[in-house]
Amino acid sequence: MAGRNLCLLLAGAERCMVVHSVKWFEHTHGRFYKMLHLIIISLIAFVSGKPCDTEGSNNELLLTLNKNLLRSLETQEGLPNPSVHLALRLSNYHNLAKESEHLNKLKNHLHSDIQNSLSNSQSVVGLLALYTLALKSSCYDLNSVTFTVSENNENLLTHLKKQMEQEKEHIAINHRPLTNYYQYSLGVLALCISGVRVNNHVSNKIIKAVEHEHFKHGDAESTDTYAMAGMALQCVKDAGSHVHGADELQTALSKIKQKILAAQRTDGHIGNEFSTGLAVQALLAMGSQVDECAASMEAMRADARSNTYHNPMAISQTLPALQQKSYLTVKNKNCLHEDDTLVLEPIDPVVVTPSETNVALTVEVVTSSGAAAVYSLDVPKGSSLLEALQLLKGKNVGFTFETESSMWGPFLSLVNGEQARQSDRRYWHLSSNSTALSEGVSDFKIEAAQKIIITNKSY
Ligand code: B12
Ligand SMILES: *[C@@H]1O[C@H](CO)[C@@H](O)[C@H](O)[C@H]1NC(C)=O
Repeated sequence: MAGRNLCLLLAGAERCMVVHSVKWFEHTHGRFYKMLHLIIISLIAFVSGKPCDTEGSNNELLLTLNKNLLRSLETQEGLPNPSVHLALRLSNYHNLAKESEHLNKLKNHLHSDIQNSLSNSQSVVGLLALYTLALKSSCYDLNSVTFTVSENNENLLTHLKKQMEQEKEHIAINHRPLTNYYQYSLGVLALCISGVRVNNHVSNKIIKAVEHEHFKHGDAESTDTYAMAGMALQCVKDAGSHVHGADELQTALSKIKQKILAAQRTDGHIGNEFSTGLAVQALLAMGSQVDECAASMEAMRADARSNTYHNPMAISQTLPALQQKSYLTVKNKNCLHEDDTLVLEPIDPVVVTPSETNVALTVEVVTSSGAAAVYSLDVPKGSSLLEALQLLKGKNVGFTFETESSMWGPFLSLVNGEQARQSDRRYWHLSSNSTALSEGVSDFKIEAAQKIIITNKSY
């Protein structure tokens, strides 16, 4: 594929176009037509002063994301993050010392956290699966990892299989997993990647859920879940273990691909900014060519340039896709001859001074009974929603809240004394001026006057 750069001078600003491919097409009437098929992938504005080199600047962008992800290991409080580890290990560039240090943290701190959850009979299938994928991406011997639950010592994959069986039973009775289909799919993916033959009954639950369109995120369809299910089923297909029902498996895979493609917006995003990475990973895993994902890749690069992906979780799901990899790549990872050039330059600490300008914020809380309470306050422009809620709480006007920590950051769990719990299939839904937020309380920034509605919803 011959990539060639064309530089044009437009309105005084240097702009750069990439002529991505030049192809010959055969005309349907049997005659050959010479066609210059120019796919203009990107139109990058204002590269003034720099050479017109898109490949190079894309590479630099990926390197910046990669470094930010590596840096998050140092700044992140709480438990080591297996999703971040997985993405670092899938990258083309490494800092092997920092990665092995993080592997040790996973084996100690995350291990004991999972051990505790298992002892309390909690369903942690998604976390177990990510832990498995993270260890596997470092080529760590999974058989040597064990958990002791009520004096019984069994290995990681045995525990994962048992949790999947429990989830499967729960679906059979309640028509939904204990956790959710995203985690259930992660479980199938992790078992399959580790070379475990996934029971047909287990993968069939995904196939049935696809058929009945049960993948929801709140009220909307969950692109993230379709993507994870696609990678899981593709792995099962490649393993060749799903011999009975190969047709159903193929039908589900085709439907998933169709759902993902249908979720593509005109701006290239699939679902939203934060599902596009997983969606592209799934398309690549299911055999799409990189060219077919070009618009989505460019949408993600534009997001990365505008710092949309500052949450390490968001980078961890996006970076593999931008490097044309998917979680399926873990299966054949051998960890030999790896690059070791990724270094972190010291960065100047950014001093954030609160803005002088205030914006008017209205916060409405709608409890499960439908009762509404409305509060108004001024907050410094650029505050996070979390900071705004803390200000409101401090005013002692009857508003209270609590959060629980998760890999994506603080999850709003308790508002005005009312809990919205996973066990009751309820959550506090966030919206601004009637549009659902696509970020949580600590990532969403208040830049202009608006009304935030926090509603106790069932799902
Ligand atoms: C399932 C799911 C939910 C379920 C979780 C409960 C359940 N048992 O099913 C429900 C419906 C409650 C939910 C709610 C929300 N979600 Co949600 N959710 C997911 C999904 C599909 C899978 C999460 C998961 O199970 N991960 C696997 C486990 C192992 O990881 P985990 O981190 O331990 O999982 C827990 C947390 O992720 C937490 N959680 C779920 N969503 C969110 C969102 C935020 C901001 C936080 C802090 C935590 C959180 O619940 C998970 C289960 O306990 C992800 C998709 C993705 N790409 O990650 C989106 C996702 C994480 N959610 C997202 C969003 C935006 C929300 C909401 C803010 C939506 C809204 N407008 O209200 C709310 C959270 C509001 C709040 N109270 O703080 C975004 C986050 C993007 C971002 N930059 O922050 C994602 C990436 C989807 C997307 N593409 O937009 N979500
Ligand atoms: C929200 O709606 C209010 C009132 O209609 C409007 O003044 C404000 O600009 C809107 N804010 C945002 C961020 O859209």
